[in-house]
Amino acid sequence: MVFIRMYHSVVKGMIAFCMLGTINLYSADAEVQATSRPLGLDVVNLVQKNDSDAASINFRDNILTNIVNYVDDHTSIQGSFSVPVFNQVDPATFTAPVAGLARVYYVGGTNTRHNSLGYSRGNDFSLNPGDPKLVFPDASTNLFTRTASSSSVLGQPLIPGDFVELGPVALGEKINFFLIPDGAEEPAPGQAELWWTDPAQNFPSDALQHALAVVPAGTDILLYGWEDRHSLDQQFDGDFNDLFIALQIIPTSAAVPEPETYLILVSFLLFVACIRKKQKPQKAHCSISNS
Ligand SMILES: [Ca+2]
Repeated sequence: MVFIRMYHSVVKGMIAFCMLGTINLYSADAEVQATSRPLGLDVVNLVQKNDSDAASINFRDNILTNIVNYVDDHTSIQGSFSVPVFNQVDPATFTAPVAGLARVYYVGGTNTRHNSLGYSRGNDFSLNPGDPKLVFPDASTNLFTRTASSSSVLGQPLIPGDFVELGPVALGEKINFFLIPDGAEEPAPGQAELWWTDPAQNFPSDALQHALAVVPAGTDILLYGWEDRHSLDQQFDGDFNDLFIALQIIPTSAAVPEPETYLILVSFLLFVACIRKKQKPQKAHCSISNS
């Protein structure tokens, strides 16, 4: 009985400890948050800093380097990012390959504009004031320091690796993104361009797919490279490097392992502990042998 009580206690403790690791322990918000709200949309969540939890630190220290190398390897001398079609993922039809917690990392971009990024799920392409669909109100950076950004004083609020939680997603759930060019300047409704991952939703009409999506080698993320100009815009260059973001879905099974996993682990650890105690003379018997 002693062992059973201890066993349950240890298991509960370990589950609680391990679950703590899955709960975001980051501070309430990053030092600087863009306050622009194009189209009156609300934010999905506040931007979190790139060292806010284990997953973001891993992204910043390991995955980000792979992404940057991948982009470099697939950027032409002229500066255009391109990937063979057979390696691309169709952003218009992308659905979550696993159930889990989704987040979007800011990776970077070459553009000096202050584009906004948003997202929706399923076939919801509506953008009504107050809808919490903004991911990064101002997706711009100077790489090193955050500076405040509002529609009147545009700054550079992000650093690569900063992220926004989208929350739980179900297996097979469709995830759409949209880009609002210079959205941080809060263009008037009707003036704001909208480039959706489903080009049929673009405003004004533009058949171009403005997002190129791919899973870079050595990563577990879906990278989106964006082209922010209308295909008929005189400044259109089709380089798909105006904004890079990465979608990561942390599988629910990995985030919160089944209790049975811990039971097996704890049993093994206790077994090893008992063996070690038995190997040491003058020590008390372990509880397993007493029960
Ligand atoms: Ca471009």
